Amino acid sequence: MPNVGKSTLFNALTRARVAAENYPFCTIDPNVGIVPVPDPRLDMLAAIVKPARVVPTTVEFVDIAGLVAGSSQGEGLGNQFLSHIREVDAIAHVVRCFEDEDVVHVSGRVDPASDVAIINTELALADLETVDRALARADKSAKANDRDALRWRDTLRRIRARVDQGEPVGAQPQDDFERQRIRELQLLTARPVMYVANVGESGFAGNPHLDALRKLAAAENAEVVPVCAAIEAEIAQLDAADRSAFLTDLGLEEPGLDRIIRAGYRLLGLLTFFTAGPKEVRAWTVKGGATAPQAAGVIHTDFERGFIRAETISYDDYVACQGEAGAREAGRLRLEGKEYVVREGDVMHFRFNV
Ligand SMILES: Nc1nc2c(ncn2[C@@H]2O[C@H](COP(=O)(O)OP(=O)(O)OP(=O)(O)O)[C@@H](O)[C@H]2O)c(=O)[nH]1
Ligand SMILES: [Mg+2]
Repeated sequence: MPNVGKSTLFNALTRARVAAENYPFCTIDPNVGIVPVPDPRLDMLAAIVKPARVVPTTVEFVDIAGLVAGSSQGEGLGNQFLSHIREVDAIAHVVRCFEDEDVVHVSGRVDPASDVAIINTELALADLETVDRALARADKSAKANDRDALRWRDTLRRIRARVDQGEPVGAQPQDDFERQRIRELQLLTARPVMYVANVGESGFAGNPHLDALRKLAAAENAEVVPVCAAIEAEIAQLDAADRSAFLTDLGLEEPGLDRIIRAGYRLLGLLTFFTAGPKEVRAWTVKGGATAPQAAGVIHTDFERGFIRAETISYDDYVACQGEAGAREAGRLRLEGKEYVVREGDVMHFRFNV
């Protein structure tokens, strides 16, 4: 929705200074920012290895315009803005859960369930349009009685019926054939969603808006990350030392942004592995289920092509043995081959042919 705090959060996350003003549709063009993923394990590894530099892995955030009822038909900033959602891997849906008479709500009152329903309806309507266009094409192809064409047409009909009933494409069962074809359509409701509840300073507990959002998210199996954008904006201004004092004062353990980033990681099924050497200690991101060569490919395509093996130490072993040499001595260094599926926190050294 417009004016719920998306750009305020974006600024806090990215330390950018995009306009975040108290009027709906303040944001028109999407803002893009790259954010380091906070990971205390990097500091632990760096303390052992004492590398020349430490490089975190990153997540890219896109702050888009608000949508309103009728966006899919061109209301508000219209259809074009739905297209900005097509380019992302996952949606962090910011929902207003704070009361503030001075901050305009486009519907006139704070109502998370209604806001979420409006947005989800717009996304579904946009998808129905896309599916209808695909169906028109599929109907033509199906005339030739080609097996795949017929199957695809039936899939589209089924998807259409279920989206029409309010079931997001992402929640619908799909086999590999369907998943592949559906991906090509770039449907909006196929994307994983988490909710970011923008609450007031004292709105983390006993907040009926937050409770309402949690209830509907639970029904969708979606995660809710409560943050206060106003506080996050303040925290982002502070240097590291002041920040932890400020958080302690508020009774918080960490900035909400860290929770958003980690929730995003979980939502996308991502995991982190590390490389550690005298030049750099670095965190990398892969999709859960990635094999060792695929992980190597994140660093360099040559590493994947010429992959021989990965000398692998789990993060816990690496720390317990105080580094690679210790882990090797203790028999905690594993030689993993092409089939190895990377685990969260693996410290990896790739051997490859050039
Ligand atoms: N009281 C309060 N005000 C907030 C909070 N977060 C954002 N605001 C205010 O809400 C107004 C809108 O914030 P933006 O971040 O521009 O909202 P947006 O969702 O990006 O809005 P559009 O770009 O118009 O879609 C600004 O005046 C913010 O200062 C919050 O946590 N508490
Ligand atoms: Mg904005």
